[in-house]
Amino acid sequence: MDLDSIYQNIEPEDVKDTDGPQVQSQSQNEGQTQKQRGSTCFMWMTVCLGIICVLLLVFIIVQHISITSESDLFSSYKNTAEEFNQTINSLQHKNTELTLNKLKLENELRKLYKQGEDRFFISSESKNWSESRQYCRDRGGDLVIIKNEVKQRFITSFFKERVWIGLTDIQQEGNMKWVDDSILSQEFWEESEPNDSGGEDCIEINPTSPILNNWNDESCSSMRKWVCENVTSVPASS
Ligand SMILES: [Ca+2]
Ligand SMILES: [Ca+2]
Repeated sequence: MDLDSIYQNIEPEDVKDTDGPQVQSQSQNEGQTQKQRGSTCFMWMTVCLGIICVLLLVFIIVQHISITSESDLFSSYKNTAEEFNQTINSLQHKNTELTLNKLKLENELRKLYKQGEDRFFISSESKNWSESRQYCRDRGGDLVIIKNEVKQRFITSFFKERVWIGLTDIQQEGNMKWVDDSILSQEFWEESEPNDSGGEDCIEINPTSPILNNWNDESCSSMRKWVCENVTSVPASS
């Protein structure tokens, strides 16, 4: 029998029965190993992807916080700048108002000084309040009435001594009235005045006190110099 005949007589099943299981088992092991490797690789890829996602999320959050903070800071700077501009505008506006008021005061004072000699009379002697008033009335005027800051400054600027003005509460205690029966519009009292101490009903200017706070109620019988306003005849003597 030659070799070809021998190989032809070998059944295929005989081959399966002898070497088949070993080859199949080895193949299965290799497959499982490959599956395990693939599974491990997939697991690490998943982990890495997860870590990247977490890092990306943290980066986005940090960026968001940073942008929000910068935005808040910018907004704060913007508000501060706007407030600063408003304050400057307000100060400029007030400065303009003060300048205009100053010019107005100076202009009114200038007018008063021009009228001064004709309109006002300042005594050189002293009398009580009623006698002083009568002196003015006898010459067509009355004791001076002061209803604004300009006039208060103007009248006060002439004196270094206390003088009577045309204000009293002699008719009703605490109800101050000018000699033309008008009520007080602007007041320039000394601190703690009027105090009606011992019955004080006639008002004087005390030029040693601040120019806008120099009124005092005094006993009407006290002797003071005085100021007449709107006199029509120049007194021969006072
Ligand atoms: Ca009084
Ligand atoms: Ca007083």
